[in-house]
Amino acid sequence: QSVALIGAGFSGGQPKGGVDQGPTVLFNEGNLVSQIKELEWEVEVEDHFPQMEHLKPNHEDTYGILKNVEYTSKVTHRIHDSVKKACEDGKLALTIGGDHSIAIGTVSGSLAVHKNIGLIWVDAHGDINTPEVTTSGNLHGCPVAFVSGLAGEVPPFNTWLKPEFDLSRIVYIGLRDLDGPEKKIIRDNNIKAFSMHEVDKWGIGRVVDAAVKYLYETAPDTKEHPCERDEDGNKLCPIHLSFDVDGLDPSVAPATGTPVRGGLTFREGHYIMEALHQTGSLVAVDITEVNPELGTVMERQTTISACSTVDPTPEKALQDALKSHATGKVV
Ligand code: DIR
Ligand code: MN
Ligand code: MN
Ligand code: MN
Repeated sequence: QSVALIGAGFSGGQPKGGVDQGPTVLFNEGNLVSQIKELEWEVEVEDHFPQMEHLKPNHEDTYGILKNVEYTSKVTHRIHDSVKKACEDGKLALTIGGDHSIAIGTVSGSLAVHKNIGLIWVDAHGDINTPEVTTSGNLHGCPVAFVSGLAGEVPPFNTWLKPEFDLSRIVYIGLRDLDGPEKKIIRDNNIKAFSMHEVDKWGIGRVVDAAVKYLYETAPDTKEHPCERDEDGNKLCPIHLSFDVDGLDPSVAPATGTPVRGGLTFREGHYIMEALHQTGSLVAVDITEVNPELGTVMERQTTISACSTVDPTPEKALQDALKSHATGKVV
C-alpha cells in the first residue's frame, strides 16, 4: 500500500491567509508522515508550497465577480497533474489543503484516471456556486460547479480543465449552510445529499453505507470503462473523498475559515474515513480548510490534532472482534 502525500498549501480560493499553512502544520506538528508509515504504508511526499511561492495573487486577476482565477487555475492544474500521476501509479492520492478550491485539481485528476469514480463530499457547504450565482466570488465555494461544467467556460481554466464530472456521481455529507441558488442547483440536478438532519436521523453508519451503495449501484458500466465487481457480481467503483474540515463541528475543528455550528463529531468524521478505507475502493482523499492562523492557541491545537490523528485502534478492535466471532458478526 502506497500513499502519495500531496501538499497543496493554497489560500487564493478565499480571502483569509493562513490556510496555505495547512500542509506544513499537519505534516510537521501533526506528524502525518510518521503516523502513516507506522501503519505500514509507503509514503512519498510532494509538497507544492515551495513551488507555489512565486505565483502571487493579484487584484486584477478576476473573471466577473470571481477572484484569483489565473492564480487558482495555475495551482489547481499542478495539483491535477500530481493527483492524476498518483492514481496512474496505483497510489492513494492524499492531498492536504489549502482551501477547497484545490478540489478543482484533485477531482479532475482522479477522474482522468478512474472514469466511473464516485465522489463523497463532506462539508457544511455545497461548494457548487457558479460564476453567475456566487455572491462572494471566492473560488472555494465553486469547485463542484467547475469540475462538472455547471460553471461553463471560465478562462483560463478552459485551457486545461475537462469539466466531465457527472453530478449523479457525487454524494454530500454534513451540509448545513447552503446558499439559496445552491439549494436550487442541488434540487434541479437531483444530487444525492445527506445533510446534518439525515446524519442525526439515521446515524453516520447508515449514511455512509447508503452513500457507498448509491455510488456503487449507479456507477456507469460501459464496454470502454467496465466496473469492477465483487464476488457476487455486484458493481463496484473507485471512491474519492473530499473532506472540508468545516464539515466537523466547530468544537472539533474551530480553526477554519467558515465554521458553522451543528456539525459532525470527532468520531463521525473519523468513522467516515475508517468506513471508506474498509470498502477497499478509496483512491483519493482531500483534507481541506485547516487554517492554523485562526482562533486561540487551544483551538489551533484541537483542529490540528483532530485532522491529523491517524488512530489505528478502531480497525484493530474490529479485526480482533472478527477473529473471536467466526460468524463475522461484531456484537
Ligand atoms: C459560500 C461559502 N458558500 C461561498 N463557502 C464555503 O463563498 O460560496 N465553502 N465556505 O467551504
Ligand atoms: Mn496537464
Ligand atoms: Mn465548507
Ligand atoms: Mn468546502
